[in-house]
Amino acid sequence: MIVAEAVGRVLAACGAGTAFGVVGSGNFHVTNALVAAGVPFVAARHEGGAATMADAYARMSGRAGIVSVHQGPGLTNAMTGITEAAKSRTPLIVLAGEATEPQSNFHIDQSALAVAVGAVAMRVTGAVDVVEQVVRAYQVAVGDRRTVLLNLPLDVQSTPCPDLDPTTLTTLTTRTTRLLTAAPPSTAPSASTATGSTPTPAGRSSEEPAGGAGSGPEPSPSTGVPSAEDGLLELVRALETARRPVFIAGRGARGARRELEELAERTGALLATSAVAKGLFRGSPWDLDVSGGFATPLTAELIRAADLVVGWGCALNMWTTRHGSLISPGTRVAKVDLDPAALKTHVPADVGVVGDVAEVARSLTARVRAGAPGYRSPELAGRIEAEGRWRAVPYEDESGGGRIDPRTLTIALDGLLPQDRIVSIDSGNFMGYPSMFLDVPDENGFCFTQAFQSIGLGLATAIGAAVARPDRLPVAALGDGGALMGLAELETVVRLGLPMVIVVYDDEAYGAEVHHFGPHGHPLDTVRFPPADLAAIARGHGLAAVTVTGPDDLAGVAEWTGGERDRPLLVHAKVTRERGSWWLEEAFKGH
Ligand SMILES: Cc1ncc(C[n+]2csc(CCOP(=O)(O)OP(=O)(O)O)c2C)c(N)n1
Ligand SMILES: [Mg+2]
Repeated sequence: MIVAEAVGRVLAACGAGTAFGVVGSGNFHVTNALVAAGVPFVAARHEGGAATMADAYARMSGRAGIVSVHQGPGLTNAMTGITEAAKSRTPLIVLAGEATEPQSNFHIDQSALAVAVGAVAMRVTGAVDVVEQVVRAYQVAVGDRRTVLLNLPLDVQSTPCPDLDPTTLTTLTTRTTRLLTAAPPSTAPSASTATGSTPTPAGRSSEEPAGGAGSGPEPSPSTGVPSAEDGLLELVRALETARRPVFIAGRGARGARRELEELAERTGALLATSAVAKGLFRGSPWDLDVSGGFATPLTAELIRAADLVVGWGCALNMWTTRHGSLISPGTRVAKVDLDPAALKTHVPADVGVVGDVAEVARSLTARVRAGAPGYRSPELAGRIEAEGRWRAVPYEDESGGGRIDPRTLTIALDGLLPQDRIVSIDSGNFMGYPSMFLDVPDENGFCFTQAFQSIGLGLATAIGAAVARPDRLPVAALGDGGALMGLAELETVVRLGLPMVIVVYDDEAYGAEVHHFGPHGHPLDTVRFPPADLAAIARGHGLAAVTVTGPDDLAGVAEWTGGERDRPLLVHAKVTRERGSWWLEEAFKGH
């Protein structure tokens, strides 16, 4: 056995789920070792796609994501996806070959690259330490919820290594499977605070992640954050005295639905989420859906009228609060988060508790006096039922002239596509339509890789989500710009036999830029394009395709959903483009 094979074996024993990558000479042996040890491998067509697939897979499966790339360009190609994962605190391990000779064409400072985007850089240094080093990388990724680059220097990879003792591997499995339990903190570390360590030259000792970020729930005495107990008591009082409490659950609350609903029941709170946690309270009569730019008028009204807003694993950032405007001046703000820093960022908390969302909610339910009606009343339940979803909000259909209104398109798709779905969204002007008008069954039905706000990640996100949840219909919602940027993975969708529906909102432009700069009279030639026949491109790859220029064309989608669904479907929707979307105006304020 060589070290590269040992890396694959150990990672498999740690509990790796599925691996994603593009194989070159520098990651050939490690990838094959993963496969030999029973880890399924998905060959992507671009490393950027592989990293994003692994990120989405990790988010939707609750397991660590594994990416395997060639040294140098394999890693640089993957960097946008790695950055998104690092910013989102996705537990991800990137296995990358590493050129040891500075003269090599493939040589770059890979550790510096990782650290610059907020990932942790580590390295395997030899046969003696390989087991510990791989386990450590896994623990940092899963235990601290970090994105880890595990450099595999080429000369180290080929070093002979004694066969691994089966009992060691079994022990590893039990040591590491318990790790992926804690919810992530809501905040992503910035590149400067998230640095794993100072990079060291190849071949030297393995780097260690800096302590602090993502570590345990107890605040250090120097942070100035009140103790968990002080915060809890204050939050008990705040909840008992609130007349109109609203809970906003973020990434750190995914998985804590039951605990939050119990507390909300006891305190009469209404329930909302940030975009990444969309679907968490689906089915509750008190569910306000997403807070922020995607909020319905009713949701915005009710959050503005709250006297207490509690952010649960939710930083209450500019997106979730419409630049703070959803939090009225007299509203008290509380936050519960694993990360003490999150209590002070964005909308700062008047009351803060550092801790795991589910645990804190359970403890509050046990302490808070029951019986307050809070915000809940039969009249409000009726309003939420009647007005609480975007599809119930009246609008004037602007379809015409060979183009469909994106609202009409999305509402129709919501009715046509099976409910048991997993929706992934790319970035752009269009992105609110699927986020607002497509219903999802729960928080595992929505995959939102938007921490880096990159376009072009949507299709790969949908692939990773589909691999994680083969029981659901994968839906990818893309703009024409993002679709063409991520097109390399269309072949992957077909090859994997995914029953995916890809919806392209085609305005023949980088619409976000058109609507940003157009009103100021700037020339727009650099952001507009001639028509591209995306349906023909899809058919060329073996997908079924429907071009939608008006509501009648949706019959083609109905035909696909009612048929065998033996091929993925691309819905090429020519959408109206006269005006920018209403949430985009909010977004521009953040530039
Ligand atoms: C990788 C990357 N490049 C550029 C941008 C800037 N950008 C943001 S939205 C956008 C346009 C996206 O166009 P499209 O996918 O067609 O969606 P639309 O805005 O037209 O709805 C661009 C270029 C970005 N966010 N990410
Ligand atoms: Mg566009």
